[in-house]
Amino acid sequence: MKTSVILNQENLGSVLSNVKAPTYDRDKVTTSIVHIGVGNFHRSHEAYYTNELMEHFGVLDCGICGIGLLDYDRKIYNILKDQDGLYTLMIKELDGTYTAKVIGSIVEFIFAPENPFAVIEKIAHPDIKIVSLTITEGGYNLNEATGKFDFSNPVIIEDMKNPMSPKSVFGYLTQALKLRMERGVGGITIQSCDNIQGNGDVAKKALTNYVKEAAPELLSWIEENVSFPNAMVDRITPVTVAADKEILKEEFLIEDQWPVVCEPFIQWVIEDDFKAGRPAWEKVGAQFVENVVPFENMKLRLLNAGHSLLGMLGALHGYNTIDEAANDPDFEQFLKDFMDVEVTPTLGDLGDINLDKYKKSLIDRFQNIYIKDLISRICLESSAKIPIFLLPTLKQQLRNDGEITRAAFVVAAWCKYNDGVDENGNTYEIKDAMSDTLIRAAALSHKDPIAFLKIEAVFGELVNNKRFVETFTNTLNMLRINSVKLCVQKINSS
Ligand code: CS2
Repeated sequence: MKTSVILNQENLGSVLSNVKAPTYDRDKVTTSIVHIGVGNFHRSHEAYYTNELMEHFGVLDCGICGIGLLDYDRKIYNILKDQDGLYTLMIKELDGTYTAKVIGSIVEFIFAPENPFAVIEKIAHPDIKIVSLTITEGGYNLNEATGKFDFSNPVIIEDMKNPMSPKSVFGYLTQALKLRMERGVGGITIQSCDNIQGNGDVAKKALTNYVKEAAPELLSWIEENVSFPNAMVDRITPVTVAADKEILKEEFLIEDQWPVVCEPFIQWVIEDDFKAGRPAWEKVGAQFVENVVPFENMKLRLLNAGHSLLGMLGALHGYNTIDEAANDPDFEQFLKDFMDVEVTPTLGDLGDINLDKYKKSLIDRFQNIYIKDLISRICLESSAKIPIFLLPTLKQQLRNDGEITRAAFVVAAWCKYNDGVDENGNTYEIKDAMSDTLIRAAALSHKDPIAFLKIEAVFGELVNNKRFVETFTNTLNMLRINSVKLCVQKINSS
């Protein structure tokens, strides 16, 4: 009987034939991409596309150097160090089987808290053409309501005081770009891979706002030498659980300390604006387009908001995973009506995109019983997500006198979610940078529903919209006395 192998470069030759492992020469890979935030999503998406380019087209000059900025990143840093940057992507097919693919495109890794200078030098290196980011929706440090960069953030205060030993992504980029300017090293692309409308524009706004205060002499250089393409990114990538590692070990005989699980679907639609060139990702399925806005709108307002809807409703009901909630016929109907009646009218002209097919495929993806996407993953950091995923639909529908009941109900469900207890009496933790504010406002909302809408950083002016406030209050009151399922049934049949 064959025994399992520990995943690393030396053992690559011994992996079973049912595992797809890199056949390209990893020693010949050179780094031209620095990626900040090597989470599961980066590993199932950009690193995957790049691996495919290396494997199928022999393009070896687009290796990735991963950067971990947070203490939390120490774990992935140590694991990738042990495994020579290799990890397994377990693509869960629709019939429940796995494809196991070892990804080899991450060839270097720097843990920033231990070596800040190495990070700055790396980004400043002439070979680096792209700095890509997955720093989460909240990571751009812009106040959602005012649009202003938050200089009161303690990490930013520290970076302003000690620019040479930065902690924030903006502190690092500023120092590295300064070096590029001083050394006459060419331009570079900063490529956001986060779920944000106009993610490139947002990255530019955040960085230039910071630079205006921290290093104003750099501003015009950035204007001329740095591009920030917008992009829509998509692949559902749940949290890895122990059972996934077990399957990998039992069925594929690989011992990987942190594999990544994902769905087969993948999409990346990018504006072709790369200051220093880019890998030919289109060869492996990425789409380069003039205008990414319709794709972003569609994905954020349907998929991500759909996720939040299922997450909030599902959490209150006591479901654990998105597929459970999506397979509940009442929630499914509610989701479909939300998509058709409230989101679709806001999407405008989508050109060639077949929207009905897209919406249908989303339901199938959410209902995939093999992707056990935890509701807790979806609900975390909702204060950064809801304003991006849901509120644009709500605002546009309000402007156009459109239907808002379901969107307002999701906001009400989010308010109730912050009580921290589901309908079976089970408690859960509110994981959110604004958790204190949310919990306090949710508690006040038992007497005064509007208290929740007064969280300005989330809702901005919405609290002054009479129709929204009324609909929210009605749906919250309904939710306080009925189960979420009963409310959903009522709305479905109204
Ligand atoms: C999710 C996303 O975090 C969330 O709330 O909606 O992570 C989602 O799974 C991805 O954007 C899919 O591409």
